[in-house]
Amino acid sequence: MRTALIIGQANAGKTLFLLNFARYLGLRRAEMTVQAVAGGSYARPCDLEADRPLLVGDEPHTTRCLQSLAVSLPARKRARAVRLTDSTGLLDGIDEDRQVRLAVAQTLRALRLADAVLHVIDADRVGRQGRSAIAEVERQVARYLPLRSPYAILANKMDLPAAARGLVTIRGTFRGRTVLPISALRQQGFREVRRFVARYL
Ligand SMILES: Nc1nc2c(ncn2[C@@H]2O[C@H](COP(=O)(O)OP(=O)(O)O)[C@@H](O)[C@H]2O)c(=O)[nH]1
Ligand SMILES: [Mg+2]
Repeated sequence: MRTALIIGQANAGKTLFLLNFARYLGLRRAEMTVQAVAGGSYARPCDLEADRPLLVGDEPHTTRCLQSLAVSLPARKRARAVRLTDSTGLLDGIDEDRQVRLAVAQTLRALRLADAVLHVIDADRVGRQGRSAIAEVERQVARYLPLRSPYAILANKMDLPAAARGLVTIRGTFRGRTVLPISALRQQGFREVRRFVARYL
């Protein structure tokens, strides 16, 4: 199955985006495939609405491994099943927590295997804190992927007041890249994301 990998810093809104985008594509209940950092994977049933408090949180590193949902992408002839994979937050430097370190290494491995990459950035935080809110590792990921590769930045939390300013900073930092403003919370901008994903998966 072709895979879109969701990356970004902790708290950018990756997991909320996964859940709400899957809902937007018509999914309600699903099997969430969890790939343990140590290897091996298992599936567990997931209710996209009821399980949200469990999966989305203000605590960084709520997501400590890769977790995927299979969704059906509407296409011209017939719908295609694709995988959306959520990952551990990318961060600068080496985290003291070994589990997080291993999970970040797992994310970087997955980056090479993904058919499309969705890079979620908290535009509101960038608006409030400026360019320094974008981590060096995020710039490096963008530099590492060729300009024409299936890579889009999702400027998230556009429902919050400082996000408009953040969006300008994000566009200036990642020149030449596709930047799609979204609100994972309000499911805004999802049509453009779907179009982007459908082009590559
Ligand atoms: N206002 C607003 N909050 C959001 C949005 N997306 C995520 N959040 C909040 O940001 C926090 C982190 O979200 P989460 O999905 O767990 O981030 P992750 O660490 O990247 O997976 C949670 O409190 C979410 O409710 C958004 O579009 N707008
Ligand atoms: Mg998460």
